[in-house]
Amino acid sequence: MNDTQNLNNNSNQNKNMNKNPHKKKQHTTLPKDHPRYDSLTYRHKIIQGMNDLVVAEAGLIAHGRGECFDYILGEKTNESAHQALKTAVAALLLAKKPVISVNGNVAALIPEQLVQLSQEINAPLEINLFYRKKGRIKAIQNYLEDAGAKKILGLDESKMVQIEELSSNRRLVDPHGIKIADVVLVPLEDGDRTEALKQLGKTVIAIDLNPLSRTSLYADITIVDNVIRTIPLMIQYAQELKDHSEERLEKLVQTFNNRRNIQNCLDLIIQYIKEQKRSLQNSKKPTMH
Ligand code: PTJ
Repeated sequence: MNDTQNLNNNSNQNKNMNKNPHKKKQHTTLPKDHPRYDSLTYRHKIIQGMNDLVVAEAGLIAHGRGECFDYILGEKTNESAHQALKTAVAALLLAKKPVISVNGNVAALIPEQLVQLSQEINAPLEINLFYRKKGRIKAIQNYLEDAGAKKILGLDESKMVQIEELSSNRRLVDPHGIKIADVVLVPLEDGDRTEALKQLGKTVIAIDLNPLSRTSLYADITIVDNVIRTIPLMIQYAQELKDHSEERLEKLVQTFNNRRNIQNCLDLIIQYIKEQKRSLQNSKKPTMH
């Protein structure tokens, strides 16, 4: 039996067993000494998330695209990303009504860290989906509550209001969340909402491994990094910056240049690829992933 079959079987066994099936799952078929153990573990979280209705089918494709960009970024948080991260946290701490938007992928990958970040920066979590399949909001709610979330926005579809500037399902937002937010954190997503939120005068912070996506280019602050690393780092930066004066935080935000930061990130990709090529030319073993 291969890993995926095994995972599917686990999932079927877990179905209807309890409210929060992901607690029960185990990646028993993944050998811990596998060189790609971490990567495979997150893959399986995404697959499990799809089996639990948390992740949209397209979420698997999005994850694969992310993996590809992560590969050419060396699978580490680079200096440009740290700069953007620090600025993003400063903007969130300065915000009057910050909100963290949650989609299926982030809920499946890092639910506990999302809840912790939400507490650190005092920003509610709002479920906002592109693919509104029946039962998905509830499934994501279960994951987040299981991770410790006490209050989640975006649950009651009958109370949602529309963002006129947007035609996708993401136009339905919580009147107490994204609708009135001044700063919105949008971890990995499709591009049109960032554009719409900008038109509404909101500050948008995006986390996207693709530095050239529309989300990345439209956002005010783009963190080109994997959400798996980004959210824990945001928690650390929040703890560090919390006691800084407003002036210091504002200075961080005002001196940040998103376009320049994205360009730096592209330079880092080019540099990384060149290094890999050089080590091949020198017949040294390239950095293996
Ligand atoms: O849960 P839903 O219904 O709201 O749908 C969520 C997805 C992700 C399916 C939806 O927003 C979508 O289709 O997104 P896209 O257009 O595929 O864009 C996803 C972007 O996220 C791509 O640019 C990927 O490179 C990037 N990405 C994927 N995984 C990660 C990532 N960025 C950061 N960290 C990741 N782990």
